[in-house]
Amino acid sequence: MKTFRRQLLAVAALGLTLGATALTPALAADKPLVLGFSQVGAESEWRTANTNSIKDAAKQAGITLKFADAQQKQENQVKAIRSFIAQKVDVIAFSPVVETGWDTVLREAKAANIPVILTDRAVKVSDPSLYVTFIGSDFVEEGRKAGKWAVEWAKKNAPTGDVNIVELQGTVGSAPAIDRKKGFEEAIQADPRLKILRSQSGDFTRAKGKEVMEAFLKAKDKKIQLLFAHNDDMAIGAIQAIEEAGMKPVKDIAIVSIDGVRGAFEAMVAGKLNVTIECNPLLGPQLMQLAKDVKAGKQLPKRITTEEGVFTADVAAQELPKRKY
Ligand code: GZL
Repeated sequence: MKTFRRQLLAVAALGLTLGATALTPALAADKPLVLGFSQVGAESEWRTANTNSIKDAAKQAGITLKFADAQQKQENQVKAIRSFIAQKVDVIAFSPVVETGWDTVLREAKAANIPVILTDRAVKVSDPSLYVTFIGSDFVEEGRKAGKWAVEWAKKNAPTGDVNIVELQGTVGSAPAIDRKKGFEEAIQADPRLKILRSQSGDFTRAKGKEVMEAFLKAKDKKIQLLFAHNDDMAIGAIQAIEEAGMKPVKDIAIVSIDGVRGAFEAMVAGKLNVTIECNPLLGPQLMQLAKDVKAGKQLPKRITTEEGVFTADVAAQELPKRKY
């Protein structure tokens, strides 16, 4: 009888232990957070710096990063997001190549209870609950800063008559292209002499920027006095076109661009670019913290804006060694 009681007690004790283990949360080392990230592509120096920041920060944060490069195609980003859903990642983040066309796939992520973070660029969706937060620059303000610089430049260097501007736009339909144009046009209203003669997309790349600038120069309708490029890579391509046309950048055509990448500082030191408006790509550390906060169920602001400066040629040499991208 005693043996049976002892066996009964032993079984009961085992059951309690197993039960307790099953009931208490898994005490195993925390499973690393898995973040699925869909990147626009590798179209510019800015994008390379942004990708490096995200990959380095994931390593630092102990986050398992599933990274997909969409080669600037929206259908590749949609495929990547669907793949992240199928893999049941903890959080999805992406930099949307264009503003629209995301409702369906973001509804699929919501249905799978996977939170989505937007980085760098915004989306236009019918239901703002389809993403948790958007961290990125204020592109309209960047365009305003470029326009304000152009107005000041005109006062000093073209005090009378029309000031003919050509514009190299970013990727058609992308938030930075739409918003930078908007901010620039708003700012140059301060001086009606400033007129945008021609405006075309160079898709944020050096090659396309050069190609479109060559076409602007060949048009030969009015003297071009100023170029506004939505990013430094297109400005650098345009500088090549200006020089191949036998003209001098800055001296013959003033150039204002956006991003603040190393190539822009080098062009300013070489006297080939007037000014670059900073657009900070180093979003990795903030993104990783946001992913952890989202997973932990913390409340986050819907919009997080990055702080940025304006760098003119006269400070380029002293700033260049300090640049982190
Ligand atoms: C801006 C970013 C833009 C950069 C370009 O946040 O989306 O895309 O200005 C890049 O250089 O290609």
